[in-house]
This record gives sequence, structure tokens and C-alpha cells, in this order.
Amino acid sequence: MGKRVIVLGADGYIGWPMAMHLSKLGYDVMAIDNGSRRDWDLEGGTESLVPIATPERRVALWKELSSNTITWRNVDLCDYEALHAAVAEWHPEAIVHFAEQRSAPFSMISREHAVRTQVNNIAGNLNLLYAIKAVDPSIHLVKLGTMGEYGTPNIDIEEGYITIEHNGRSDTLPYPKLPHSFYHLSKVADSQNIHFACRVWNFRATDLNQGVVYGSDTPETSLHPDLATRFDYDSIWGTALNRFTIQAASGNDITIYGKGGQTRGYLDLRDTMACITIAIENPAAAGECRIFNQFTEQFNLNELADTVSRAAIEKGKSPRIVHLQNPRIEKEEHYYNAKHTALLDLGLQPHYLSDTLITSVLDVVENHLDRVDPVLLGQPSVTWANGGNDVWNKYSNPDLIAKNSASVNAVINSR
Ligand code: NAD
Ligand code: USQ
Repeated sequence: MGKRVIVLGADGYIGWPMAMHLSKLGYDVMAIDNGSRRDWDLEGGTESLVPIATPERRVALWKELSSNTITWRNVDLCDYEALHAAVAEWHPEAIVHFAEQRSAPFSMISREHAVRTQVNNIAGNLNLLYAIKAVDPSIHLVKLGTMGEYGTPNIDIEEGYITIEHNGRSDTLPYPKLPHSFYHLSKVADSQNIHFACRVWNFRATDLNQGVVYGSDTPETSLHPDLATRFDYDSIWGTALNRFTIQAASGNDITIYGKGGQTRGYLDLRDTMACITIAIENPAAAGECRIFNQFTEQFNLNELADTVSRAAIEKGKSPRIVHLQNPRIEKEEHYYNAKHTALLDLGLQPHYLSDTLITSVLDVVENHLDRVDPVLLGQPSVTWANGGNDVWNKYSNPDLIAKNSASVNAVINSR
């Protein structure tokens, strides 16, 4: 029997390829998701550019093509009893936790969306900590955080910790955080709670401050269209890089928000698979809260737009770069130098955007251009300043919004 792992958020963009990748490596994988991401798409009228199959179809097809079994469970991390039962049933060596609301604009739509994001993410993660404590505190937690937890300070960003000298004394402390949104703030709260669990319960944890992930092909997703992972491009869920590539490929303007000096870390989806596998295979020690900055290259938006534009010109397109009024409140010109050596030291062999942009992103986009919805690709609909007055959903769907609000209130009231 292989080593057991649980992948939480296994229906998502990274979670689904990760579940297959670990299964192919010989791990016995339990995959958990509650389908909330698909509900949030229905609620806002958003849709993946690449069609995605149901979890049932994905798992059945994976078994047929690889002869490996992924055990699927529909569990909400906010339902402690169900989560505890799944962790107890599988008793894994490691749990990889992707299962959160991951969009900064979604978290900034309104008070209700900010509350929903933070309840889902922080309460779900806290439930997980309690489930691990109850089942076996030696389970290695591999948790997806984000580089945006740090924000854009005017000093070098270290990997999780910084040594500070103050009034003649010195200590190594968690690096200060200045997050970009209520979503990114939820990750900071998760990080604090995980750090605390390592201190008081001797947990072993790896908190991965991941940059923006791009690309959609892995050796496993490429086996069949029904094993493909999602590709978001609307202004709520689509990252700037995804949006820029589709804008360039479909003859629309590349939309930089503001001056374009905003710098972020980036990595290929295949490198995410490799980093997480490295983390699982080199577990943190008992009591250790290990923090890695998980990205391979950094770019500002102007550089990113130029790179996409050049690649699109090579393919015969003639994209135009425009600067829109920035809907977010963020620094548009700033210093950025984030350390990211820990994963390279453990053996990561990175892919680079300049080598893979055309094959791993632009070609995928071109194959699905007929599915591009110009409304979703266009102007952003959520502004940081408004705090709740935005018309954000493409199709007003009061039934789903009411259903989601009711379930959030139920979670809050039950605490
Ligand atoms: P995603 O939205 O595609 O996938 C997340 C999955 O988690 C979804 O399938 C969703 O249904 C599930 N989920 C959410 N809340 C849940 C709950 N309470 N119970 C059970 N399942 C739940 O997101 P992704 O892009 O695959 O990101 C995965 C993780 O990596 C997230 O935590 C995200 O914050 C982090 N991350 C992503 C990126 C990126 O560029 N995509 C970068 C840095 C960090
Ligand atoms: N931006 C544009 N044009 C667009 C869309 C975005 O200029 O059409 C700008 C934003 O203003 C921002 C930058 O691009 O300055 C990055 O935005 P993004 O949407 O690409 O990424 P972000 O909101 O930071 O979130 C994404 C993922 C999130 C993950 C994060 C990693 O959605 O889950 O945590 O990247 S990081 O940025 O390192 O925090």
C-alpha cells in the first residue's frame, strides 16, 4: 500500500491536477471538496474557459486511464464532524490544504462576501487543525498560503521569518504582513493559527506562500479533455496573466490596472505540483512551522503585458495594451525583492514563463476562443473603495445568493 494523503479542495484549479499527480506517484489519495467553487460561478455568471468535467467523471476516467483510484468525499471544511470523520477514516501522513475561497475581488464585493470568505477560510482551517489534533498531531499539514500575505513592503521579503534587533535585544519573529484584500487577510489569520498549533500542540506544518500560478497542462490533465483543469479569466476569478493572454489572443485590449508597476511572484502549475511533492517528501519536524515562498520568477504588470503581447504578435495577433483606472487600492510602483531559495535548495527544477507561455497558455486559449465571453473579459466590476455598491454578478441569481447567505448565517450562528 502507498503512503496516504488527503487533498482538500480537490475539485479546484490546482487541487485536481495535484490529486492526479500524487495518485500517479503511488500515493493513496483521498480527494475532498464541497463544490462551492462551482456554486460561486453560478452565483456570479462566471465560467472556466476550458470546460471541466464533474468530480464523478474525473475520478472514474482517472481510474480507467491510469488504473489508480482516487477516493472522493464531498465534505465542507466548515462541517467539523464530516471533516473529522474523513481524516479519521483515511489517517494520512500528510494533508494538502487548498480548500478556500481564493479570489481577492470576490472578498471585496460586499460585507457579506468578506464575511463569507473569512468564515469559510479561517473556520475551515481551524476545524482542520482540530481534526488533525484529534486524529494524530503528527500528520504533516501542507497549507497553501499566498505571497500577497506580505504585501509590498519597502524592504526584502524573507521566507516567513525576520530577525529584528530592537532596543539592544534581538529575536526571530514571523515576518510582518500587509495583505492586499480581505481574502489575503484570511490567509494571514490561517498562518497565525497554524503557527500557534505548532507551538502548543507540536504540529508539523509547511505553510506555502505561493505566488500567482499559471498554465493548465500537466502530464495528467493532458491525458483526456475530461481530466482538464479549470482556466479562469473573468475579472473576479481570472488572474492578470490569464486575462492578458485571452485578451491578446481574442483581439481585445490587455487591461493593466493603474501604472503597472505592481510586482508579484509567478510559477508554472507543474512547479506547484513539484513544490508540494517536495514538501510532502521532506516533512517539517514536529513542532516546526516551516514557511516557503513558493514562486520561481517575479514580474511587474508592464513586463507581463509586454511578454504576452510579444508572444501574441509571434502568433499573428496585434494586441494593444491599455491602462485602466485601478479598481484596487494597492501600490502601483514599489520595491519588491522576495526570497525564494528554500524550495530550490530542496531540488525544485523550475519552468520559466518565457519558455512555456506559448505552449502552456496561449495554445490552450486559442483552442477555446469560441467560449470567451467579452463581458467577463472586459472591465473589472469590483472596486476596493466602494465596499459593497458594485454590480458584480453577470446574471442576477437571487435564489443562489439567498441560498449562500443562508448557509453562511447558519455557520456563523452555529459557532
Ligand atoms: P480554486 O478555487 O480553483 O479551488 C479551491 C477549491 O476548494 C474549490 O474546488 C472549492 O470548491 C474548494 N473549497 C472551498 N471552500 C471549501 C470548503 N469550505 N470545503 C471544501 N471545499 C472547499 O482555487 P485554486 O486556484 O486551485 O487555489 C487553491 C489554493 O491555493 C487556495 O487556497 C488559494 O488561496 C491558493 N493559491 C492559489 C493561487 C493561484 O494562483 N491559483 C496562488 C496562491 C495561492
Ligand atoms: N490586474 C490587472 N489587470 C487585470 C487583473 C488584475 O492589472 O485584468 C492586477 C491587479 O490589480 C494586481 C495584479 O494584477 O495588481 C495581480 O492580480 P491577480 O488577479 O493576478 O492576482 P491576485 O488578486 O493577487 O490573486 C491571485 C490568486 C490568489 C493568489 C494570488 C497570489 O487569485 O488566489 O493568492 O494570486 S499573490 O498575488 O502572490 O498573493
